Amino acid sequence: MSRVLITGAAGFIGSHLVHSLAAEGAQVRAFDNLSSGNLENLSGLRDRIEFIEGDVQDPDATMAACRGVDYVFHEAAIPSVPKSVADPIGTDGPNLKGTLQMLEAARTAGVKRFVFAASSAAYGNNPELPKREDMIPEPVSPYAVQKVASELYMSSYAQVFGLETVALRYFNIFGDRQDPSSQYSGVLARFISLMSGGECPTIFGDGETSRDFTHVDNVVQANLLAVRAPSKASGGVYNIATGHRVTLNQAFDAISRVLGFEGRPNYLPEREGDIRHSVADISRAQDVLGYRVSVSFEEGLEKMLRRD
Ligand code: UD2
Repeated sequence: MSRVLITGAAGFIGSHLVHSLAAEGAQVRAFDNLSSGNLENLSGLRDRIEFIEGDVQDPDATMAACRGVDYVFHEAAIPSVPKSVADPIGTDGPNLKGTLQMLEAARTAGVKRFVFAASSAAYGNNPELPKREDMIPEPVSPYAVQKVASELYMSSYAQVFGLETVALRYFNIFGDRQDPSSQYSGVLARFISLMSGGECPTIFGDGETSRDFTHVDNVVQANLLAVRAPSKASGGVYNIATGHRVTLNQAFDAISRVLGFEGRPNYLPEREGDIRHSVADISRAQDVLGYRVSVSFEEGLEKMLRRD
């Protein structure tokens, strides 16, 4: 039975990993400072997992958390482009220094492999589609810089210290337990929450902006594959997405159909710093990790809406 540490464990993606790994019989240590995570996301599991309230920037807490662990899944972050623009220094600590601290704690503890939640933000405004991992990163926002710099630290720890690392570049991830309440929340969570209550959502721009919306089950699968993949996967960066893009207008229509919603969206000017289109080439993850899209955009939406 493997012993795993998940940071950001009380958050959206982290809690999905906790649930899946616990169900697989792993010994799960969940780590979160509860700044944005919520213990309710781990409800029903508290007697089956170990929970540590701690911060990824804290040397003592991270050393203690990594002790005796085989695999680390580092999901803790402030995952917001606009927040990083509003507070570059405040977000650098959790997003970059926290990653370095986790890597240091992991190698000191002799962890076998370190899997990291990287981001499609690395591609920035490069108009070339689909996004391939061999494109030169063009991070624009402080958030993107923090995630790309974290990837570089991962590769450094792989080469210099021999710590096996895998960076998964998540594209727009959605699913239940995603917090819909803030202006920074993911667009689908926001649309679903508003439209379920009969309110019309806002679309920034003309609605033809597109994203590779990826259901969280695919992310969980990618993380499980990342620790099982052969050593040649180590040190690498992998897009985790569906390989298809969906416009905001299409997403609005799809949610309307399932909910029977009859309103229309409000259109406002584009949000500053938004990129126009994003879609991934997922062939590297398919070839090296054995990744497959297990839940399509439509299936993911239905899964999410059935719970509302
Ligand atoms: C996503 C990730 C971010 C980072 C980035 C990489 C989320 C929540 N954020 O940011 O962490 O990885 O990708 O580039 O997954 N929008 C509306 N109405 C709303 C809210 C948003 O029209 O009420 C638009 C928004 O202006 C943008 C699109 O929807 O054009 C997607 O916005 P988002 O915040 O869900 O995600 P994104 O792509 O900015």
